[in-house]
This record gives sequence, structure tokens and C-alpha cells, in this order.
Amino acid sequence: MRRFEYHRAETLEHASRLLVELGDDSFLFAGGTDLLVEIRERLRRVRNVIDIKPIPGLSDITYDEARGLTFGALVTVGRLERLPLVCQRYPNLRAAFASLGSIQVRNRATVVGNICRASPSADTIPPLIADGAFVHIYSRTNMRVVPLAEFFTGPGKSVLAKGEIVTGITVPPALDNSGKAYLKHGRRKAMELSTVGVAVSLTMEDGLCNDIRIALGAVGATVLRAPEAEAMLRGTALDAATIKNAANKAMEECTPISNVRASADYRRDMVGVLTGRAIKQALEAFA
Ligand SMILES: Cc1cc2nc3c(=O)[nH]c(=O)nc-3n(C[C@@H](O)[C@@H](O)[C@H](O)COP(=O)(O)OP(=O)(O)OC[C@H]3O[C@@H](n4cnc5c(N)ncnc54)[C@H](O)[C@@H]3O)c2cc1C
Repeated sequence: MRRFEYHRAETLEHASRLLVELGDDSFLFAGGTDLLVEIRERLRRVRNVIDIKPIPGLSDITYDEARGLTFGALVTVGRLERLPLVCQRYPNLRAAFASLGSIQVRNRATVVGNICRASPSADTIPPLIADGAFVHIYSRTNMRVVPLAEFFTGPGKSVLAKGEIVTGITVPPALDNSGKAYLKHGRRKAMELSTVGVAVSLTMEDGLCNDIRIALGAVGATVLRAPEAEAMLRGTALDAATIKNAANKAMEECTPISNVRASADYRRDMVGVLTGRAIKQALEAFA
């Protein structure tokens, strides 16, 4: 492993200052499940690692009916996966968390680290985008809140400026008339990055689809929405023919590449299959 300097940040201000003063090869360290692998495999040049785990207040989880679910940057995937509230109200998030790596990985990895890595195949991103989540960002001069859908600028890239730190994520309340699903397809069932991941969050009113968001993972430079497919579904009763047409439209809206995991054509086909299934699964909440 390449040598690096370890720094222990005691406050957000301290971590932000270290990020700015230590220069470009300095990175925040949360669970380390991406960062340490990247250092070991020499995928990233890292001179300074800034541990944010000593910073107080980043491990909180709160829920209220008006604001929804808020969790801090140090909350692990495993902790959220086991939270009764997530199991009962956010089955899409529960499915994504339970599909990430192994139990050991989930007990170290943070959800915020998963989004900050900004991989288009990250499992937590599609359901969080489909749910309309927001990211809380700290800098020494400003606090800002950014919709997660606007956080990513490319593979491995985000809107974070030098010295900015994500402090947490807020997911809007899970309404009684909502249905949610996340389906992941990989080459095997565990310890596998997604070949395609599809998340659907919808609300129904008087038997009609009031609103729907579809988020597609691993089929574009960032996790994508499928706005034309969504428009075909809004205001309908979500009958089988409409779902099929919308799933076909989602196939047109994605921009997959071929790589070691799958060809672009296969990924596109799987977007069609999984989008249809995810809509039907989300609808099961109303059965
Ligand atoms: C064996 C294995 C299997 C895996 N399987 C999956 C899988 O199936 N699906 C999947 O999606 N992922 C998978 N992963 C990756 C997943 O573990 C990571 O993406 C994890 O969620 C990152 O969180 P972390 O706390 O470990 O982040 P770290 O590794 O500590 O950090 C990741 C990146 O985010 C930055 N960062 C961390 N916290 C902040 C913050 N608060 N503000 C700004 N930047 C920050 C870091 O500087 C770094 O660049 C796997 C990893 C391993 C090792």
C-alpha cells in the first residue's frame, strides 16, 4: 500500500480547513471501503487521509412526518438496513442497502460515502433519487442543500467544491399512498456491483398514478431519470400495456456502455425488464 498521512478531524471546520490546506491529493475518510481499496489498488493518488469519524453529530438518524428521514454522514448502510422505519416505510432503500456488498462491508460503509464516490452503479443512489432526496453540504462560509439528482456531474464527479463536506441526507416522508421498489441485476446475487439497477417511487390517488419517478443505475455516466417514461405513466391506472410502453421508453432514455459486466445492448434490455417489474412491485403496496 502506498504511504499516506493520517489526519484526525475533530470538527467540520477542522476537516474542511485540512482539505483546503493539504491540497489536491487529500480525501475524507468515512468507512474507507472505497478509499482504502483505491489506495491499495493504486487507483487514486492519495497523500492525505482526513478521518471524519471523530466529528460529533454525524451519526444521527431522525424522522418526522413533515420533513422525512434524515441521517448523518457517518451512518452506515448496515445501521439503516436494520432500522425498522426503513424496513416498513422505505422498502426501496431497504432493498438497496441489503444488496450492497456483504454484512461486513455494510457495517463499515456509509451511505454518504456511497454517494460521494459518485459511481453510476452505486446501489443507494437510484432509490434515493427516485424518492427525491436532498444532500446537506457544509463549507466554512456556507451551508447548502442540493437535490441528489443534481449532485452528480459525471462518473466519480460531483458538485462538491474544495473544502465542502456532505453532512447528511434527507429523504422526504414516505406517504401512505406511496409505493417504492429497487431492483438490482448483477452477475451473481451477493458481493456484486450492479449491472443494472432500477428504482421506482410512485404515489396513487383515486386509482390513478399521481406522480412517479424512475431512476436507472449503471446505464449512463450518472444515475439517470427516465422523464419521458414517467410522463407516459402519470395520470394513468398503470395497466399492463401502459407499463410495457413506458418500460420500452426507459430503454430508449438510457445510455449504457459495454464493459466487463455486460454489453450495452444487454443492459438496455434489462432496463426494459426491470423497469416493468419495479413498477409492478411498487404497485403491490396497494394490493
Ligand atoms: C467488497 C466490497 C463490495 C462492495 N459492494 C458494493 C455494492 O454491491 N454496491 C455498491 O453500491 N457499493 C459497493 N461497494 C462500495 C461501497 O462499500 C462504498 O461505495 C461505500 O458505501 C462508501 O462509503 P465509505 O463510508 O466506505 O466511504 P469512503 O471509502 O470512506 O469514502 C468514499 C469517497 O467518498 C468521500 N467521502 C466520504 N465521506 C464524505 C463526506 N461526508 N463528504 C464528502 N466526501 C466524502 C471520500 O473522500 C471518498 O472519496 C463495495 C465495496 C467493497 C470493498
